[in-house]
Amino acid sequence: MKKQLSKSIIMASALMLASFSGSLLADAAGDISVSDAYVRATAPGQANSAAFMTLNNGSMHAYSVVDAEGHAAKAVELHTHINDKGMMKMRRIDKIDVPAHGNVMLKPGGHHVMLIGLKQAATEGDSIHLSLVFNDGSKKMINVPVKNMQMGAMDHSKDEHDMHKPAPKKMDHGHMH
Ligand SMILES: [Cu+2]
Repeated sequence: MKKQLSKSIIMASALMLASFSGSLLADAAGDISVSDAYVRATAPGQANSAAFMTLNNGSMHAYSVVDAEGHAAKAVELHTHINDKGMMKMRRIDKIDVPAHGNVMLKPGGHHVMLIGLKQAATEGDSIHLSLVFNDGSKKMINVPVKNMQMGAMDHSKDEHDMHKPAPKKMDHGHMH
């Protein structure tokens, strides 16, 4: 009898613990980690910049980033680049999906957190506070270092894709006499 009672107490505590940690961790802000985050340093007179990072989702839940916030700039927006007839253009987007057991890279030429109207120049050594807002309403605060990114040396990832290679030239029919 006594043995059974203590067993059920242990069971109950285990259940409580499980649901407690579940309620703490089962949100996007807890499940998603951010790595390799940086804000590109601004050139003199440049008021806009962007933040790049990798969002890692080790959980079984798919999430989306639906907004980004920060006081460092007048506006903070989610953006992507699209190739419009050979011209790279930026577009505001509603969300950035972070797949279950997956990751998404915000990188030059792709998705980014746009900082429009920086209140002061972004200089290497500074850091900028941002919050990522997820589709479940949770928010993740990140402190993003500012880095000088030289053209052509922007990242050291294993991604072979070279953003700075000129797009293949279209056939120029004007020269085909
Ligand atoms: Cu942008």
